[in-house]
Amino acid sequence: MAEALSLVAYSDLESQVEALERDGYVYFPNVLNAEEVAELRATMDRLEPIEESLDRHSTPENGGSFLNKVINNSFNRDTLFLQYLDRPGLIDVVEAVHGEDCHCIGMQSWLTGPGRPDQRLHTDWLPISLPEDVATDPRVKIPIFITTAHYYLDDLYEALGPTKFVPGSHRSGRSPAEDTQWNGAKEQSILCNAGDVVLFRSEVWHRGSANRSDQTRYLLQVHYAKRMITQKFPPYLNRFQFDASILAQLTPRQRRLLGDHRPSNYD
Ligand SMILES: O=C(O)CCC(=O)C(=O)O
Ligand SMILES: [Fe+2]
Repeated sequence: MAEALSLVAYSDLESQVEALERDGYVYFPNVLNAEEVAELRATMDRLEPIEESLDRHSTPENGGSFLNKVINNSFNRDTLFLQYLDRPGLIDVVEAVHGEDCHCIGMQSWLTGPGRPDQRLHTDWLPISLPEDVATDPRVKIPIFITTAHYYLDDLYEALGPTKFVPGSHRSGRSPAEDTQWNGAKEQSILCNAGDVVLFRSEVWHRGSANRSDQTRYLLQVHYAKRMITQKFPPYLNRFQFDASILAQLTPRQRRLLGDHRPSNYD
């Protein structure tokens, strides 16, 4: 039997930051209401992939083994996505851990259909690898370089392919090999509801799991980082362009999150 991840909603900023540092993730219930979930899903359905932006859209009809639709730079495709750059509550935690000059390094709409296979347990990025006794020494505090906000747009259940986390595993100092647990904690399923968000640091061991249902899973991923970590808005070498009509609608905070920074080191 798969275990369910403990989802505790901390209401103050200090406890939310502590959760990210201690557990590797922090949970935000009911960030979106049912209408917002429906609108986001419908917009994701409408978006057409742009091959040059490394978007993907394979389906059983076009020869893929399952539906896999990934739209990069979603903030640049529809103004609806802009509010998910700096959603109140969440953005305060992001700025607290990455600094006030932090930015968004990517945003993807992601649809995964029936037949999507299990992923292997992984870290999205391990900034610093350390011997375990060093990594677990309470005097050692690794800065949080990258986080991802998962906006879940379905009520999750085991067959739909929830994300699985090994809580606390960011303190292992390494990426998993064949491990399925760390320090006594097994991998656990995020069984949250549509409209809930989980923000997690890039070093926590996690994986997407197989979709054994007959339903497509909808997920919005928003990646954040310290300002010194590069933004990943493909295509590269001067080919990514902000849509002018979307740029015109950004608030000052959203402009900064997309890269309009005050000059600093190396500028
Ligand atoms: O699909 C998921 O739930 C997580 C996916 C993931 O961790 C990844 O693609 O790096
Ligand atoms: Fe991942």
